[in-house]
Amino acid sequence: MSMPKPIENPEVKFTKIFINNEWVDSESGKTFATINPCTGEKIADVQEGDKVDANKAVAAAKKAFELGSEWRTMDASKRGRLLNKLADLLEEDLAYAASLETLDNGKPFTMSYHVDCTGAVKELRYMAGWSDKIVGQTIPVDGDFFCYTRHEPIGVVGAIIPWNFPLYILTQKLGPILAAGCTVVVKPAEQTPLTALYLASLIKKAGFPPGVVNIVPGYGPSAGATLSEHLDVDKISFTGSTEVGQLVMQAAGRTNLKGVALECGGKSPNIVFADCDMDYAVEMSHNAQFFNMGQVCCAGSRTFVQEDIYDSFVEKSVARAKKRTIGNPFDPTTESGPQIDDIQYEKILELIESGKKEGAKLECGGGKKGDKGYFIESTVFSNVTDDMRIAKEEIFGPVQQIIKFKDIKEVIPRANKTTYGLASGVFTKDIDKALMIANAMQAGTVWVNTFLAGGGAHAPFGGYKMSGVGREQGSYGVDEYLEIKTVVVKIPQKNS
Ligand code: TXE
Repeated sequence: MSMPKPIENPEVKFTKIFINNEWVDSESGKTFATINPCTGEKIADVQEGDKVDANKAVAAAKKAFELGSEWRTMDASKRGRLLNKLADLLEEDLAYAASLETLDNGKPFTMSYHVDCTGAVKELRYMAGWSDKIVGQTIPVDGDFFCYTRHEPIGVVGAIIPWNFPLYILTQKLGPILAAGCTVVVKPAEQTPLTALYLASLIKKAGFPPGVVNIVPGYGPSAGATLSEHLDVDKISFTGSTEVGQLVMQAAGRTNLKGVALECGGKSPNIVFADCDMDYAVEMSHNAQFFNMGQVCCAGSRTFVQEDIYDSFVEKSVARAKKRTIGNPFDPTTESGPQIDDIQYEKILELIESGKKEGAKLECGGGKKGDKGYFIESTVFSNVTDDMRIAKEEIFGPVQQIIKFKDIKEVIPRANKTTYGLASGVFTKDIDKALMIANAMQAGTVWVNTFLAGGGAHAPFGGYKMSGVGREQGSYGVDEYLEIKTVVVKIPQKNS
């Protein structure tokens, strides 16, 4: 795939709060620093939105959603055209957007370009198509009545975004929110606000009316919590930790029973049977864990391998992990950059220590890489058992756990024995085993002879159990932002 050259020092053009299509400073006058994870040094100071600023943004979004407003009276097809225009503007300067993402997040430019930014453009285009295809039903109720449903936009949405795919997850939320006709206040992650603010500039340029999209950079407990508690926010769409997901849901219950869509953590099983194509399964399982430095909610973070091939699978996986290139994310040959920040870095190193202490065998890696930034060695543990912390907790780092199993009957309950349920995978050449696993997994996605595939706009994505509530993507994702209204009209006489 061809790729333009990255811009190693992309200019940071937007650092203010975006409300009503205007750039404003925080009311408090406070700013916060966004940090380059390769060096630990400051990239830029960003205006720190808190409660007051989030309230202002919600008021703007509420006004833009009023009956008779430009947005409410706009043709649905025009909403689609605006989303397409936004996609075009993003695509025009994709190398800049991808460079900015790499600078702020640390992920390899190859990935920012091909996955995050290209994915964001595709997402906006896919959802643009839904704008004028949202239809209700006419229903033959008893009596002389004409009954129909309207699928109406739910209203003002609060979107809380994490740092692992800052622009991509933002567009995964904006696409269906805007296609459905809602207005929105976005709170980007404090670690990675820059691409969201760049997108805000394109939203204005595309011609969205003021107040339809508002972006408030800031911290979770202040700006984020204001959205989940706000009486004028009708729905919250959150992606992040399960702990904060619980707080968001509690806030919604305590205040106005706003709808919640949560996409939280995972500890996804990846089940490799002895009859698989072994070299392929090793490579896919490696990627399932190490992609995006392990900072993926649906990472294959419990690699269950059948006992017959266990030793050679471990050997090949270790060889692959040792070959993984870690370093400057702007270098096109780099496979992994740094972790996002010092908190995640320390959390991962602490979990690696726990694995060693609890008796797992450290096959490779296990420590910091270099003395600058938040780089961690590619780490593989074998002899991992189900009760170890590294087999239960979401590490969100470049640490693979390889666990032994005997047969299909035994592995199914073990794979499901987790509070999470985001994804799962199976590698086998036997269709019966594959389908048995696909039916048995308590997980929102099952991958068969692949992992992390199809994660685009088309197919629904979300979690069972404590991995989340609701589904994003596809038509299911649009439904999350619709209210269904039944209208019953008395008529003189009905005829079939
Ligand atoms: O998440 P937080 P953190 C998991 C992963 C990671 C752990 C902690 O295991 O190690 O979570 O990461 C906002 N009210 N995932 O601390 O805090 C916050 O500002 C409202 C999985 O970064 O959940 C940010 O915008 N919002 C995940 C967003 O929530 C609040 C991706 C996510 O941050 C808030 C990221 C509050 N009280 C982490 N507190 C995935 N599912 O992909 C924080 N926030």
